[in-house]
Amino acid sequence: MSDPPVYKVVLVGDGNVGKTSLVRRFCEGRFEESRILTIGVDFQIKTVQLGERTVRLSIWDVAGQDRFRAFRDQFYSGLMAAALVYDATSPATFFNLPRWREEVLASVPGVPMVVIGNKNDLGPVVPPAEAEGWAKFEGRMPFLQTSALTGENVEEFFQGLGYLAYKHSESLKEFEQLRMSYSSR
Ligand code: G3D
Ligand code: MG
Repeated sequence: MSDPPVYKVVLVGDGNVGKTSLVRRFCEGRFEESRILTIGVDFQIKTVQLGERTVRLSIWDVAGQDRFRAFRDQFYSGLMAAALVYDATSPATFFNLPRWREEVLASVPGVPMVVIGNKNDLGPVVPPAEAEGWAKFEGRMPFLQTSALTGENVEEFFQGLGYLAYKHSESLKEFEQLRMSYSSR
């Protein structure tokens, strides 16, 4: 058996929405009450089971702080899926999602995304129906409400991200094969 493929995925969104906490919860199964500010970028590799298929995700957690803006672009290259994360108690972080979406798409056109309303344990201030509506309208993106604190939907989130990454990678491969077969005629 060959090693399972590795797909690069990223979490983007404003600072403090819970990106690092979601990755920690998923990769290490724990939640830390106090998080130090992510400097630049972190990544972790984690195996995900998609039915019969095993894949590995290299999960990149990009700092949302504007001062790291110039630093971010290079981290988007080779991306297979992205999560747009907002804090469900902070409308401002939700209203910034279009900016995040455009930033990622400018670097990696066509990359699939999910929308994540985190800190759901605190009771959402952003109406979930509104977030879901935007996600659907903007790009038929799946929407999930999560909590890094309780673990709610954290597995589902990363499974979903893994599935999108796998599908996207397969379609890019198929496209490349088609292109090769045409150019060799
Ligand atoms: P970031 O990586 O997006 O910048 P962090 O966000 O993961 O560093 O989290 C920012 C703060 O929100 C942290 O609190 C963290 O504990 C808290 N947090 C993250 N996810 C959740 C969640 O699902 N529920 C609740 N209640 N809190 C969450 P501090 O106090 O360290 O700033
Ligand atoms: Mg962080």
